[in-house]
Amino acid sequence: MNTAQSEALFTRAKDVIPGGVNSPVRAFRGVGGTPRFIASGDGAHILDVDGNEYIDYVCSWGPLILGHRPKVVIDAIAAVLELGTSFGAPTGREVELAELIIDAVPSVEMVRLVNSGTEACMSAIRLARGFTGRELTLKFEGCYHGHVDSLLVKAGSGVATLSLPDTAGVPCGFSETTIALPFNDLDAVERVFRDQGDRLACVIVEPVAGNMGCIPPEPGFLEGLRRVTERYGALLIFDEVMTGFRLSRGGAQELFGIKPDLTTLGKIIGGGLPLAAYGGRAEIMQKIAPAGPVYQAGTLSGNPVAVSAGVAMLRYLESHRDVYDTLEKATAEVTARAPEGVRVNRVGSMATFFFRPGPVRNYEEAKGSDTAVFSRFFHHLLERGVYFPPSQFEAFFVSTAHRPQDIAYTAAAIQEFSKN
Ligand code: HOZ
Repeated sequence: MNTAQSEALFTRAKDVIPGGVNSPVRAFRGVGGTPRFIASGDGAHILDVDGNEYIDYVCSWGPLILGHRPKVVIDAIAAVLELGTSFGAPTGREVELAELIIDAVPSVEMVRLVNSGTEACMSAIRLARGFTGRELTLKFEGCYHGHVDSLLVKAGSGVATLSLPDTAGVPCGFSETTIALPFNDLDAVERVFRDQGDRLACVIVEPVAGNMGCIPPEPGFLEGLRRVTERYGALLIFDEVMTGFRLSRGGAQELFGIKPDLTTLGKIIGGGLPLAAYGGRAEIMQKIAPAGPVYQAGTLSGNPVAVSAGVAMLRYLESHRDVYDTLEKATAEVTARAPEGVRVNRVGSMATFFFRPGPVRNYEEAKGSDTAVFSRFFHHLLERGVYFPPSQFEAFFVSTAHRPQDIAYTAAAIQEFSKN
């Protein structure tokens, strides 16, 4: 495979952009080799600058549930460009997007739009502290809630990919406000609440973890978090940046039937443009400025271009309720021929192949995966034109644009790896 143009761009990039990329996982450090510089995308396919074509299972890390450049979204963006790109003043579309989110996500009664999942999670925990008058946050090892100072403690995603124990630049005072426990360990959560329940403002969790690879909640785990937070007056925050509108229209909370107090959203709700949100019970959301005393703001928040893309995407999902069944079947086919000794974790259209036997229920078990074999698997697929996330500690995604022939080709390429 000729990758000369990607290599040349990467060399240039490293002189002007730290590590050559604008988000660490993209640098291929977890798998080795040269990151592909992408020229274009169409449906389920991407083309790199050397003209190599791939079936894309990164899907921009989740947002592209309809694939690249879906007509409904592109038309909406084209239409709004005739009107303006940013006003710094409210528009009717923001109200429409808020109504669509509230209609779909069971626990959300009010919502505030921001620009990224990081902003959404940072704002949600600030709100939880403001609402409860408490300071501590409980999170789970290997979960990633954006690069919020206090949430980078034992974080997943790029932090896990680069095996960074901690992040430089975070004052102790910030990380000390966070307690990190193993995912799926309800006993540990109960112990911490027994000791410090009156100091805990919130528990933040990816209801299906996606940033240490895909790890589903064990039966009873989310229910237990709901119970214990209610008992001690702490807020339960579901980080549904990845799972929102992905696992079902109402996200993981609809799938598992649990109502958190606050929810963070991103990725799909922006239709492939930078947009995120946090929302929840009205009583809590009314504490945000200017309605209440918890400050949060943003010049480009609710900008018309991203909001129009988001509205088009959510309207499409509202009127095509069969999307989730289609994705379930397609993703099950991709994972059906996993190599021997490989553990597949999958919920709906997000999944991960872990190169180890036995269950993967938390970050420790995820770290037990043979990342050298994962790297070989990744490059085996890449060489055959299948683009998976370049990290063991990320989920892959399927879109409605993946056609039966894409899925069949991918499943065969995976099976071929097993034979090598
Ligand atoms: N942390 C995100 C994936 N879980 C974003 C990765 C990227 O855009 O490079």
